[in-house]
Amino acid sequence: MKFATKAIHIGQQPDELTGAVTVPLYQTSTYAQEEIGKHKGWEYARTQNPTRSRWEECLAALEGGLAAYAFGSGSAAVDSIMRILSAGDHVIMAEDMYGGTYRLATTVLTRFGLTFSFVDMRDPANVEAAIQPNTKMIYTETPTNPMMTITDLRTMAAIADKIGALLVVDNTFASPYFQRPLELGAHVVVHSATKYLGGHSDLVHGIVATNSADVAERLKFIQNAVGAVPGPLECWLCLRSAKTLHVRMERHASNAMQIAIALEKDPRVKAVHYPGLPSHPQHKLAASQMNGFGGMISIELGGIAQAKSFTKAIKVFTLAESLGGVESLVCHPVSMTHGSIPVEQRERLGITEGLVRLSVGIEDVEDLMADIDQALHN
Ligand code: P1T
Repeated sequence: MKFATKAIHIGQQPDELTGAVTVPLYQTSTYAQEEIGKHKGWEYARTQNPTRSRWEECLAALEGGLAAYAFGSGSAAVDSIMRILSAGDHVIMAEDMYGGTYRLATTVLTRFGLTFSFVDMRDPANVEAAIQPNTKMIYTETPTNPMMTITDLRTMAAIADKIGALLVVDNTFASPYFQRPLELGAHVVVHSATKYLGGHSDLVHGIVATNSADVAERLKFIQNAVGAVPGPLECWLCLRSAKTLHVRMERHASNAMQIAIALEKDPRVKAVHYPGLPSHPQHKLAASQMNGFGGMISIELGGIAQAKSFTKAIKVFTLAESLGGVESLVCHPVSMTHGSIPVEQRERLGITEGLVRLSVGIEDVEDLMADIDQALHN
């Protein structure tokens, strides 16, 4: 089965009880038991919920995994995969990634005895140099938030296998439609499903997929024991959104490509970071592991004054955190999503006060381009 057919049919089968074509929303906390020890396989809704199970089945199929487990947010998903490690374990993490993941690692997880090395994942040699005898996980995002750099997933998977570590990939920016890290050798995929998987800026949700039976078993235990589970409504909305993921992603990407090409020629814009542009330093690598380049673009406008006037003047794009919804958003990473990254590290990565991140929606591209043009005039 190909991607769109899977998205519409796996986990999405009609309800066994009534034939309802859409998976029912099981808004319940518990399940009646016939007598002690006799029940229908459903006991308590932190442990199992039929709407959640269907969505987990759907996403596992889309990522090409054995299993998937859903969580209350992307951050809860990241935290839960970290909990398969133990005090004393070492993680090699991308230095350029969502600020909240960096914050979780440096301010919370370190207090529980995990240690981290943050490296530039563009060069696999940096990862090899950071390996320690206790390295148990290599954790990356690709493309990264917000600099749109690419990690070579095949090479990274080979390094992880060599040292017996897990390669965990945050696939939020690409979505499984454009990139399937498990097929490239990764062991675990994480999503902030708040973004493209949800796709309509109306929910907060996270999900982890894996092709390892061992990780699946441990993650299922953590999902229940720690309990950072989502409500069934979010799972139901994600099932609804999965059915249009392929059409939305195509439009996000074609709009983003047209905008990136136009902005690259515009002298008011100092730099355009979009992996679909042949001028992106890792364009060939991106093309070798992605089927498309997504809807995220970061642009350098020169300074805080330009970033302020652009984000104030823009109208169709809404100034807001988050990304991946049908409506276009604009974000100022330094003051919004990446405030917790130390200034010195931010500057080294290029996350400057003049950097603005565009989440290109699926509106008419002519309107988006006209809006950007008038905002640059201010
Ligand atoms: O917001 P939450 O659902 O908890 O997901 C966290 C997260 C994880 N990974 C990536 C790549 C992310 O971008 C995020 C959340 N990001 C934003 C809110 C943002 O505007 O970048």
